[in-house]
Amino acid sequence: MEEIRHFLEGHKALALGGAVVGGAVVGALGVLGWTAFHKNDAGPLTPPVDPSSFTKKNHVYLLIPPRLGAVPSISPFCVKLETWFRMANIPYEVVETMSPSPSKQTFPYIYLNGEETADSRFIIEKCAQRFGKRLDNHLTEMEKAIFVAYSHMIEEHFVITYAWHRYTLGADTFWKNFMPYERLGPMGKRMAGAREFMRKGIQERAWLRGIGRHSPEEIYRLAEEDLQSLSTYLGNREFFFGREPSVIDCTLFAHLCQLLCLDVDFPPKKKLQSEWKNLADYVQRIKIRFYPDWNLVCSPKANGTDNRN
Ligand SMILES: N[C@@H](CCC(=O)N[C@@H](CS)C(=O)NCC(=O)O)C(=O)O
Repeated sequence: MEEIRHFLEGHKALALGGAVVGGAVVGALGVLGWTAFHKNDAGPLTPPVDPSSFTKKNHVYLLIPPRLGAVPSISPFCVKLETWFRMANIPYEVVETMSPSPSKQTFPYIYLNGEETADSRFIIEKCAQRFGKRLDNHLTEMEKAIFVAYSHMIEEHFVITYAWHRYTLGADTFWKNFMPYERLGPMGKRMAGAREFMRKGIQERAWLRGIGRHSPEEIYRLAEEDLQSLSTYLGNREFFFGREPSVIDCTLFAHLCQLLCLDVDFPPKKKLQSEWKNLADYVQRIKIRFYPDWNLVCSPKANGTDNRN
C-alpha cells in the first residue's frame, strides 16, 4: 500500500485520470515516463499544442510524441493508430508534441473538427464512423469475439512484458537505437534523464499490475506463451483473419515491430526468427504494403514537428 501511495503521489496526472487505479494504462511504454519527465523538467521540449490552429474540416490531426527513428513511434499505440489510418486510407496529418491528450493524459490523440479524442480504440471507432471506413465489416461473430480477447492480451498483458524488459534489463541495448542523441535535437539533450524516469515508471506500473513481481525468466515465459499463441493462430494466413486486414492487424503489427524493427535483446525475440517466423514475415508484409515510406516516417525531426499527410 505504501508503494502505491508513493507512486500515486508522484504521478498525480495519471492518478487523477484513474488510469493507474483502473489498470487501463499500465501497459503504457516509455512515453509514460516522458510525460512525467517532461512535466518535471525545465520546460517544454516542443511548443504546447494549440488546437485553434487545427482548422481544416474533416481533417485528422494526429498527435504523437516526437519520432525517434527505427519505428514510427516507440509507443505501440501510436503505431497502431497510424497503421489503421493507412489501412483505412484516411489522410492524416502528424503533429509531434510532448503534451499528452488533455482528456486522458495519453498518446495518441486526435483533433477532428475541433474535437479532441483520445485512446486508439475510441479514435478508430470515431473515425470509422465519420469517414465510413470500417476494416472489420467482413469479420464473423466468432472472429469479432477472438479480436476482443487478443486485443486485450496484446495491449494489456504482452506489452508489459516487453516494456518491462525494454526499460530495465534491456535498457542499454534499447537506448543505443537512438544514439547519438544529439541528432534528436532538444529531445536528445534530455535523453539521459528520460531513461531513468522510464525505468522507474515501468517498474512501478509492472509491480502494480502484478507482472513486475515475477522473476525475469517468468516474465519472458509469459511473453513466449503470448507469442506462441499468436503464431499458432496466424498460421499461414496473410492477415490475422484471412486475406483482408482488420484492426487486430494494426495492433499486432504495432507491437511486433517494437521487437523486430528495433535492436532489443528481449529473450523471447529469438524465436521470432525461427519457431515463430510467420510473425516476422507478417510484420515484413505489412511494412512493405502499408509503409512504402517507412524510413521517412520513422525519421526524427530535430525541430519536433512534422506535418505530413
Ligand atoms: N489504451 C490507450 C493506451 C495508450 C497509452 O498507454 N499510451 C501511452 C504511451 S505508449 C501513454 O501515453 N501513457 C501516458 C503518459 O505518458 O502519461 C490507447 O489505446 O490509446
